[in-house]
Amino acid sequence: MTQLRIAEIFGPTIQGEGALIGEPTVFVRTGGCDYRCSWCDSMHAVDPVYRHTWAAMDSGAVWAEVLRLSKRNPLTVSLSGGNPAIQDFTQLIALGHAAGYRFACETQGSIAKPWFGDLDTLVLSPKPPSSGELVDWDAFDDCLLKAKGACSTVMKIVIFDETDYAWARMAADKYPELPLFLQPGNVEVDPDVAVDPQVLADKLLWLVDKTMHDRWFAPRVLPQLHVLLWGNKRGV
Ligand code: MET
Repeated sequence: MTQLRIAEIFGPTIQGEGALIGEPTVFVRTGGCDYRCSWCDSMHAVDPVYRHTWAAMDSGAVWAEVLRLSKRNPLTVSLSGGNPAIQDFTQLIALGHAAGYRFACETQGSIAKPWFGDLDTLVLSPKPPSSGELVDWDAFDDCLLKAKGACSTVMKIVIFDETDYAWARMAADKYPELPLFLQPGNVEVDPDVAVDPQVLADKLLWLVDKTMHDRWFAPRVLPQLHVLLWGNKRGV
């Protein structure tokens, strides 16, 4: 069985953002990432400093944990990270599909994998300038190619400032065929610091106002529902 490096498996909870917002979901969060986004909210799954907290599990063990958490009631499994595209989820997806589970994957689009085509939903989330990362659009295109025809692919962009917003418009122009989801970035990522709902609302209002002012009607503009409900608490 394929070995996977797992930072955490938790749920069921609801997906808090993007195309599947509100969807009952078990999260499988992998350890390791090729990016170092300045505002990353999941450094415990990114920075090798936390490597000792990551578990080596084979696909069967991950599947057993998903079954346990969901009490064998099929739902959506979200493969997140870290960058889950570093690893091989072919077996886990096959095990889950055979039992009626659905699979989504959240990735920045920097690494393309053949198993993208086995997913039900691929969420490609290219990172805007505020992240400090530079998008490799050839790799991104390769991700689209791998997913083509099989699963539904959407694009999700986190926006922190005016520069990110302008960048998102450019990315949207580049991929007009991809359903687009925008969300304001969350600057407070410390799990011990309470989030202020008014701050979240103000950020969302800013983004709604901008898109409406520009008559930019292609994207859906969404909050991070999980941040509203639970702040930056882990495992929810
Ligand atoms: N790296 C993935 C993405 O960019 C998973 C979430 S980011 C912590 O979508």
